[in-house]
Amino acid sequence: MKIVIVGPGAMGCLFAAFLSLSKEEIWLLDKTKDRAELINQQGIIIEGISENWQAKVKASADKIKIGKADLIIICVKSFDTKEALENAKTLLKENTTILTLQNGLGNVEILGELAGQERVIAGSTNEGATLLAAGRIRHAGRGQTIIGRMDGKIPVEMRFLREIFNKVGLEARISRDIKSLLWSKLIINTGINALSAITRLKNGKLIEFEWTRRILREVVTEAVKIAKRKRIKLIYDDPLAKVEAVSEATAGNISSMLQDVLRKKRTEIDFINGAIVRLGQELGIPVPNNSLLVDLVKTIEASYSLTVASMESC
Ligand code: KPL
Repeated sequence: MKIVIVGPGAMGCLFAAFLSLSKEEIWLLDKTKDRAELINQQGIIIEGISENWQAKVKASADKIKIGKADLIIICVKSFDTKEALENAKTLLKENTTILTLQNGLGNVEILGELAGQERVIAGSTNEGATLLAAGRIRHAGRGQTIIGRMDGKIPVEMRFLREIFNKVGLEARISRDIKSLLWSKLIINTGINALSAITRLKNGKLIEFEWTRRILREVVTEAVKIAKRKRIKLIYDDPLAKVEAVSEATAGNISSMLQDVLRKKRTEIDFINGAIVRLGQELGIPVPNNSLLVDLVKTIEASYSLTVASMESC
Protein backbone atom coordinates (compact mmCIF):
# COMPACT_ATOMS: atom_id res chain seq x y z
CA MET A 1 0.00 0.00 0.00
CA LYS A 2 1.34 3.45 -0.88
CA ILE A 3 0.65 6.06 1.80
CA VAL A 4 1.45 9.71 1.09
CA ILE A 5 1.50 12.20 3.94
CA VAL A 6 0.89 15.75 2.77
CA GLY A 7 2.51 18.44 4.89
CA PRO A 8 5.83 18.14 6.74
CA GLY A 9 4.72 20.00 9.88
CA ALA A 10 4.87 18.52 13.38
CA MET A 11 1.96 16.09 12.89
CA GLY A 12 2.92 15.18 9.32
CA CYS A 13 6.46 14.32 10.41
CA LEU A 14 5.22 12.37 13.44
CA PHE A 15 2.84 10.21 11.41
CA ALA A 16 5.36 9.75 8.57
CA ALA A 17 8.03 8.67 11.07
CA PHE A 18 5.82 6.12 12.83
CA LEU A 19 4.31 4.83 9.59
CA SER A 20 7.83 4.26 8.24
CA LEU A 21 7.99 1.43 10.79
CA SER A 22 5.29 -0.42 8.82
CA LYS A 23 5.72 -2.62 5.77
CA GLU A 24 3.90 -0.06 3.60
CA GLU A 25 5.49 2.35 1.15
CA ILE A 26 5.54 5.74 2.85
CA TRP A 27 6.09 9.11 1.16
CA LEU A 28 6.05 12.64 2.46
CA LEU A 29 4.85 15.22 -0.07
CA ASP A 30 6.36 18.62 0.56
CA LYS A 31 5.70 21.69 -1.55
CA THR A 32 9.25 22.92 -0.86
CA LYS A 33 11.89 21.05 -2.87
CA ASP A 34 14.87 21.89 -0.63
CA ARG A 35 13.10 20.79 2.54
CA ALA A 36 12.00 17.53 0.88
CA GLU A 37 15.62 16.93 -0.11
CA LEU A 38 16.80 17.61 3.45
CA ILE A 39 14.25 15.17 4.90
CA ASN A 40 15.24 12.62 2.28
CA GLN A 41 18.84 12.81 3.36
CA GLN A 42 18.61 13.18 7.14
CA GLY A 43 15.28 11.40 7.68
CA ILE A 44 12.91 12.59 10.40
CA ILE A 45 14.58 13.16 13.74
CA ILE A 46 12.41 12.58 16.79
CA GLU A 47 13.01 13.40 20.40
CA GLY A 48 10.73 13.55 23.41
CA ILE A 49 8.54 10.89 24.98
CA SER A 50 9.19 8.24 22.34
CA GLU A 51 12.96 8.51 22.96
CA ASN A 52 15.47 9.83 20.44
CA TRP A 53 15.28 8.12 17.09
CA GLN A 54 15.53 8.73 13.42
CA ALA A 55 13.10 7.55 10.76
CA LYS A 56 14.07 7.02 7.17
CA VAL A 57 11.26 8.51 5.07
CA LYS A 58 11.10 9.18 1.34
CA ALA A 59 10.20 12.82 0.79
CA SER A 60 9.63 14.65 -2.46
CA ALA A 61 8.04 17.71 -3.99
CA ASP A 62 7.72 15.80 -7.26
CA LYS A 63 4.28 14.20 -7.55
CA ILE A 64 5.19 12.28 -10.70
CA LYS A 65 8.03 10.58 -8.83
CA ILE A 66 5.66 9.59 -6.00
CA GLY A 67 3.01 8.21 -8.36
CA LYS A 68 -0.55 7.15 -7.51
CA ALA A 69 -1.41 6.75 -3.83
CA ASP A 70 -3.71 4.30 -2.05
CA LEU A 71 -4.04 6.58 0.94
CA ILE A 72 -3.34 10.29 1.34
CA ILE A 73 -3.07 11.72 4.84
CA ILE A 74 -3.65 15.46 4.94
CA CYS A 75 -1.61 17.14 7.68
CA VAL A 76 -1.44 20.72 6.41
CA LYS A 77 -2.95 23.67 8.28
CA SER A 78 -6.71 24.00 7.73
CA PHE A 79 -6.41 27.16 5.62
CA ASP A 80 -4.23 25.18 3.15
CA THR A 81 -6.52 22.15 2.76
CA LYS A 82 -8.00 23.12 -0.60
CA GLU A 83 -4.69 24.06 -2.16
CA ALA A 84 -2.95 20.98 -0.74
CA LEU A 85 -5.43 18.56 -2.28
CA GLU A 86 -5.55 20.44 -5.56
CA ASN A 87 -1.77 20.22 -5.64
CA ALA A 88 -1.89 16.50 -4.82
CA LYS A 89 -4.62 15.67 -7.37
CA THR A 90 -2.26 13.75 -9.64
CA LEU A 91 -1.73 11.27 -6.77
CA LEU A 92 -5.40 10.31 -6.84
CA LYS A 93 -6.68 7.20 -8.53
CA GLU A 94 -10.24 5.91 -8.51
CA ASN A 95 -10.10 4.29 -5.09
CA THR A 96 -7.64 6.52 -3.23
CA THR A 97 -8.74 7.17 0.34
CA ILE A 98 -8.08 10.57 1.92
CA LEU A 99 -7.67 10.92 5.67
CA THR A 100 -7.65 14.30 7.39
CA LEU A 101 -6.00 14.61 10.80
CA GLN A 102 -6.39 18.38 11.01
CA ASN A 103 -7.74 20.63 13.72
CA GLY A 104 -10.91 22.64 13.37
CA LEU A 105 -14.16 22.44 11.42
CA GLY A 106 -14.63 22.35 7.65
CA ASN A 107 -11.74 20.20 6.37
CA VAL A 108 -13.83 17.09 5.69
CA GLU A 109 -16.29 19.16 3.68
CA ILE A 110 -13.54 20.86 1.63
CA LEU A 111 -11.89 17.51 0.82
CA GLY A 112 -15.26 15.92 0.04
CA GLU A 113 -16.16 18.68 -2.40
CA LEU A 114 -12.90 18.20 -4.26
CA ALA A 115 -12.62 14.41 -4.24
CA GLY A 116 -16.04 12.98 -3.31
CA GLN A 117 -17.30 12.55 0.25
CA GLU A 118 -17.22 8.73 0.12
CA ARG A 119 -13.42 8.78 -0.19
CA VAL A 120 -12.85 10.95 2.87
CA ILE A 121 -12.10 9.64 6.35
CA ALA A 122 -12.08 12.14 9.18
CA GLY A 123 -9.72 11.78 12.08
CA SER A 124 -8.89 13.33 15.37
CA THR A 125 -5.62 12.68 17.11
CA ASN A 126 -4.49 13.30 20.64
CA GLU A 127 -0.86 12.71 19.74
CA GLY A 128 1.11 15.87 20.48
CA ALA A 129 4.17 17.09 18.56
CA THR A 130 6.22 20.25 18.24
CA LEU A 131 8.18 21.16 15.13
CA LEU A 132 11.76 22.03 16.16
CA ALA A 133 13.22 22.53 12.68
CA ALA A 134 12.62 21.10 9.21
CA GLY A 135 12.23 17.32 9.66
CA ARG A 136 12.98 17.54 13.38
CA ILE A 137 10.22 17.16 15.98
CA ARG A 138 9.58 16.67 19.66
CA HIS A 139 6.98 14.00 20.40
CA ALA A 140 5.25 15.86 23.22
CA GLY A 141 2.33 13.66 24.15
CA ARG A 142 0.75 10.32 23.42
CA GLY A 143 -2.93 9.82 22.75
CA GLN A 144 -5.48 7.95 20.71
CA THR A 145 -6.15 8.63 17.05
CA ILE A 146 -9.80 8.11 16.18
CA ILE A 147 -11.00 7.78 12.61
CA GLY A 148 -14.40 7.52 10.99
CA ARG A 149 -16.57 8.51 8.08
CA MET A 150 -19.21 11.22 8.34
CA ASP A 151 -21.89 8.75 7.17
CA GLY A 152 -20.88 6.26 9.88
CA LYS A 153 -19.91 3.56 7.36
CA ILE A 154 -16.80 1.49 8.05
CA PRO A 155 -15.20 0.45 4.75
CA VAL A 156 -12.54 -2.24 4.74
CA GLU A 157 -9.76 0.33 4.07
CA MET A 158 -10.60 2.00 7.37
CA ARG A 159 -10.12 -1.23 9.33
CA PHE A 160 -6.85 -1.79 7.50
CA LEU A 161 -5.69 1.69 8.35
CA ARG A 162 -6.53 1.21 12.03
CA GLU A 163 -4.48 -1.98 11.98
CA ILE A 164 -1.45 -0.24 10.45
CA PHE A 165 -1.62 2.59 12.99
CA ASN A 166 -1.85 0.16 15.90
CA LYS A 167 0.99 -2.01 14.59
CA VAL A 168 3.42 0.93 14.47
CA GLY A 169 2.46 2.17 17.94
CA LEU A 170 -0.06 4.87 17.05
CA GLU A 171 -3.01 3.77 19.14
CA ALA A 172 -6.08 3.99 16.92
CA ARG A 173 -9.75 3.15 16.92
CA ILE A 174 -12.76 3.63 14.68
CA SER A 175 -15.83 5.65 15.57
CA ARG A 176 -19.24 5.56 13.91
CA ASP A 177 -19.91 9.09 15.15
CA ILE A 178 -16.82 10.99 14.05
CA LYS A 179 -18.74 14.28 13.94
CA SER A 180 -19.17 14.21 17.69
CA LEU A 181 -15.44 13.49 18.04
CA LEU A 182 -14.45 16.36 15.78
CA TRP A 183 -16.67 18.67 17.81
CA SER A 184 -15.36 17.30 21.09
CA LYS A 185 -11.81 18.12 19.93
CA LEU A 186 -12.94 21.49 18.57
CA ILE A 187 -14.33 22.49 21.97
CA ILE A 188 -10.95 21.70 23.55
CA ASN A 189 -9.11 23.71 20.88
CA THR A 190 -11.48 26.69 21.28
CA GLY A 191 -10.65 26.81 24.99
CA ILE A 192 -6.90 26.35 24.82
CA ASN A 193 -5.36 27.36 21.48
CA ALA A 194 -6.21 31.05 21.01
CA LEU A 195 -5.85 31.86 24.68
CA SER A 196 -2.39 30.29 24.80
CA ALA A 197 -1.39 32.06 21.57
CA ILE A 198 -2.44 35.45 22.96
CA THR A 199 -0.89 35.01 26.41
CA ARG A 200 2.09 32.93 25.14
CA LEU A 201 1.50 30.49 27.95
CA LYS A 202 1.90 26.73 27.78
CA ASN A 203 -1.38 24.81 28.06
CA GLY A 204 -1.07 24.03 31.76
CA LYS A 205 -0.60 27.64 32.85
CA LEU A 206 -3.97 28.69 31.41
CA ILE A 207 -5.81 27.15 34.31
CA GLU A 208 -3.33 28.27 36.96
CA PHE A 209 -4.13 31.96 36.52
CA GLU A 210 -7.65 32.81 37.67
CA TRP A 211 -8.10 35.33 34.81
CA THR A 212 -7.20 33.02 31.93
CA ARG A 213 -9.15 30.22 33.60
CA ARG A 214 -12.24 32.46 33.70
CA ILE A 215 -11.88 33.38 30.02
CA LEU A 216 -11.30 29.73 29.06
CA ARG A 217 -14.53 28.80 30.82
CA GLU A 218 -16.53 31.54 29.09
CA VAL A 219 -15.17 30.59 25.66
CA VAL A 220 -15.93 26.91 26.17
CA THR A 221 -19.43 27.63 27.51
CA GLU A 222 -20.25 29.61 24.35
CA ALA A 223 -18.91 26.88 22.07
CA VAL A 224 -20.91 24.23 23.92
CA LYS A 225 -24.09 26.29 23.40
CA ILE A 226 -23.50 26.14 19.66
CA ALA A 227 -22.84 22.39 19.78
CA LYS A 228 -26.06 21.86 21.74
CA ARG A 229 -28.12 23.89 19.27
CA LYS A 230 -26.64 21.80 16.46
CA ARG A 231 -27.59 18.66 18.43
CA ILE A 232 -24.00 17.47 18.56
CA LYS A 233 -23.44 14.93 21.29
CA LEU A 234 -20.04 15.50 22.88
CA ILE A 235 -18.04 12.49 24.03
CA TYR A 236 -17.66 13.88 27.56
CA ASP A 237 -20.36 14.95 30.01
CA ASP A 238 -18.68 17.96 31.53
CA PRO A 239 -16.96 20.08 28.84
CA LEU A 240 -15.46 22.60 31.28
CA ALA A 241 -13.91 19.85 33.39
CA LYS A 242 -12.69 18.12 30.21
CA VAL A 243 -10.95 21.19 28.75
CA GLU A 244 -9.31 21.89 32.11
CA ALA A 245 -8.23 18.25 32.36
CA VAL A 246 -6.68 18.44 28.87
CA SER A 247 -4.76 21.60 29.71
CA GLU A 248 -3.46 19.84 32.81
CA ALA A 249 -2.64 16.62 30.94
CA THR A 250 -0.81 18.63 28.23
CA ALA A 251 0.61 21.16 30.69
CA GLY A 252 4.03 21.27 29.04
CA ASN A 253 2.66 21.61 25.49
CA ILE A 254 3.07 24.69 23.38
CA SER A 255 -0.32 24.62 21.64
CA SER A 256 -0.24 24.42 17.87
CA MET A 257 -1.56 27.99 17.63
CA LEU A 258 1.10 29.32 19.97
CA GLN A 259 3.72 27.48 17.87
CA ASP A 260 2.36 29.32 14.81
CA VAL A 261 2.44 32.70 16.54
CA LEU A 262 5.98 32.16 17.83
CA ARG A 263 7.01 31.34 14.26
CA LYS A 264 5.03 34.33 12.93
CA LYS A 265 2.88 32.05 10.81
CA ARG A 266 -0.78 32.21 9.91
CA THR A 267 -2.90 30.39 12.52
CA GLU A 268 -5.98 28.17 12.30
CA ILE A 269 -8.12 30.69 14.19
CA ASP A 270 -10.74 30.86 11.39
CA PHE A 271 -11.35 27.11 11.67
CA ILE A 272 -11.49 27.00 15.48
CA ASN A 273 -12.92 30.01 17.37
CA GLY A 274 -13.74 31.58 13.98
CA ALA A 275 -16.01 28.62 13.18
CA ILE A 276 -17.85 29.18 16.48
CA VAL A 277 -18.28 32.88 15.66
CA ARG A 278 -19.67 32.10 12.18
CA LEU A 279 -22.10 29.52 13.57
CA GLY A 280 -23.08 31.91 16.37
CA GLN A 281 -24.05 34.50 13.77
CA GLU A 282 -25.97 31.95 11.71
CA LEU A 283 -27.87 30.61 14.70
CA GLY A 284 -28.36 33.94 16.46
CA ILE A 285 -26.37 32.87 19.53
CA PRO A 286 -24.06 35.55 20.98
CA VAL A 287 -20.45 34.37 21.38
CA PRO A 288 -18.63 37.58 22.45
CA ASN A 289 -15.67 35.85 24.10
CA ASN A 290 -14.89 33.74 21.03
CA SER A 291 -15.27 36.84 18.90
CA LEU A 292 -12.79 38.73 21.07
CA LEU A 293 -10.22 35.93 20.84
CA VAL A 294 -10.59 35.84 17.04
CA ASP A 295 -10.03 39.60 16.82
CA LEU A 296 -6.97 39.44 19.09
CA VAL A 297 -5.35 36.55 17.21
CA LYS A 298 -6.04 38.27 13.90
CA THR A 299 -4.38 41.41 15.28
CA ILE A 300 -1.34 39.36 16.30
CA GLU A 301 -1.16 37.82 12.81
CA ALA A 302 -1.50 41.21 11.12
CA SER A 303 1.18 42.80 13.26
CA TYR A 304 4.01 40.24 12.98
CA SER A 305 6.16 42.70 11.10
CA LEU A 306 5.63 45.55 13.55
CA THR A 307 8.16 45.55 16.32
CA VAL A 308 8.50 48.08 19.08
CA ALA A 309 11.94 49.58 18.63
CA SER A 310 11.92 51.61 21.82
CA MET A 311 9.56 53.08 24.41
CA GLU A 312 9.61 56.45 22.62
CA SER A 313 8.13 55.00 19.46
CA CYS A 314 5.05 53.75 21.33
O1 KPL B 1 -4.70 20.02 19.95
C1 KPL B 1 -4.04 20.77 20.64
C2 KPL B 1 -3.26 21.80 19.91
O2 KPL B 1 -2.30 22.34 20.44
O3 KPL B 1 -3.64 22.07 18.75
C3 KPL B 1 -4.08 20.69 22.14
C4 KPL B 1 -5.07 19.61 22.56
C5 KPL B 1 -4.50 22.00 22.72
C6 KPL B 1 -2.77 20.23 22.71
O4 KPL B 1 -1.77 21.17 22.65
